[in-house]
Amino acid sequence: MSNITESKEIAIASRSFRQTQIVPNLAPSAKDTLIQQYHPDYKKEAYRQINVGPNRGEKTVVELANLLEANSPVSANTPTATTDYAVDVLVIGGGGAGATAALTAKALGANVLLATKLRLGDANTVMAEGGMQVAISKEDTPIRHYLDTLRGGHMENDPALLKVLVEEGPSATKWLIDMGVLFDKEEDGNLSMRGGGGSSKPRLLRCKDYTGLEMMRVLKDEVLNREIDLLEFSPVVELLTDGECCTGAILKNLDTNRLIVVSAKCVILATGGIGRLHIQGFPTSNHYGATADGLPIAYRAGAKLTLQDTFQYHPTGAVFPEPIAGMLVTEALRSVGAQLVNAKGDRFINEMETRDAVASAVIAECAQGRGVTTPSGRKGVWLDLPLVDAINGEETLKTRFPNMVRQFSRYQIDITKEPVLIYPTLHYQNGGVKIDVNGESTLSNLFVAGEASGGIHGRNRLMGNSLLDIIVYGRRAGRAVADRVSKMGFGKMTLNHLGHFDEARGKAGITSKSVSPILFPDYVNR
Ligand code: MEZ
Repeated sequence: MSNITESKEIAIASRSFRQTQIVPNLAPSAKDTLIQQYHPDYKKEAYRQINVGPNRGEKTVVELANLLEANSPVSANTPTATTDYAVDVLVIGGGGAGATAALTAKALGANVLLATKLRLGDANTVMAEGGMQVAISKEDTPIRHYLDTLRGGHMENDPALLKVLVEEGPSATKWLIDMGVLFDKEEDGNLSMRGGGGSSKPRLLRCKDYTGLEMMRVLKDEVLNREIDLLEFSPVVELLTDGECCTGAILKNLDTNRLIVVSAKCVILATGGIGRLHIQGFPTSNHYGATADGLPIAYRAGAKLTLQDTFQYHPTGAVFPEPIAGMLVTEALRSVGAQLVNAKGDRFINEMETRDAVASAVIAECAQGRGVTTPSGRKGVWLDLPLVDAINGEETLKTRFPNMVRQFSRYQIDITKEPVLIYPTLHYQNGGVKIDVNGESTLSNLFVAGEASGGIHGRNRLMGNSLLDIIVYGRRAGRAVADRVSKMGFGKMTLNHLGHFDEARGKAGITSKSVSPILFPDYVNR
């Protein structure tokens, strides 16, 4: 391993040669071999069998298996007869998927309560930088989008879910634009598009390099303007069922620790991702609340998970300086020419391969001694950012990537002049709660939207497809529940499923005293 200053000079010195160098795409078999050797999803010792519940006998990472098998924070005898709220629809989660679902259900006449662990908008949506994929350019089609995504997901995407995603992308985009989302435009007024890894056409709409933040700005305003009832700092801790259907949820007021009982005809879980579990010790690009809260509660209530064994490690997380380790360095930079360079000054992968391949290649370089070591012992390779201006013209970084310029400038790193060190960061949960095309889980009246759901992206999500998924499936779930609640009454609210789950745990010999959801990352005992 080389030290930072020395190898940075080597990387800069190789720039003019690299600028015109073409690194071919990997042959399919070479790509598979690379992924199987180096991708964290293939690290057998990081996985174990799940011993109880709907996915019993299947595998996932130890961190998630522990959550799924853990105890509920509430006892099966907790009184549920007195409700604090009775609503048509309870939406749990204040990110893009939750806000979209709440807005849609409310617009169709449902009485909606939106509850969230932190504040409205504190979610992975606002961390999304590079863009939202949608097939709307003249030379593109939803079919192309479908095929690219299927290939990226290793053909394990649920075909019906994926079809809906790509077909409803254009109308979902119009909905966002009509509400006021300011996607970047070309000088002629047309929407500006850029490419992403694994995509055969430029299909990313963007708002500079803070696309998710801009989308959430508008969604959040809209939730407030439509006066949707909102409970902040009130995470979900358990679901309620009548034995067959979901009938509500128990929330916890973080100020008072008091439990809040909500009776709801339908519940939409939009609790987001898992990054703050720091699977396999990886840093994360996720927001502070991303502790996979929806998965164990849906699981205990009987909802099946799918693809729970696959995670996305975004190839370019910051490594140095230490305070921003794990921070997303957007893939969009690679789509406009930023190159990955090892300690010897060499490129080692086509930067626009799918994320699982690029992440594996970075891990391989470091494992094979061609990485750079930081003063605190982290490893990484260079992302040559000044090339972006060299290729696209001066000021490209400043005008199109202001967020990246600012984040690094806080540590006196000028990305217009020097490369930055990167290593894969835990970015996304590819799987989650299994849903149908309306977002309904295998537990009736429990819907799931956004990152907590699984199946759309197969084993590897393409860049920008999650910002699309939260809107398309947030809207689908919102529409489906609005229709459903107009024809039904409230169900009986019980915690009987906890008794059954405990019994099954006992039979499986599970004695763990852990509790889930954990709600916040445990940084004290790490
Ligand atoms: O979809 C994403 O994960 C995304 C757009 C990330 C990025 O690199 O900017």
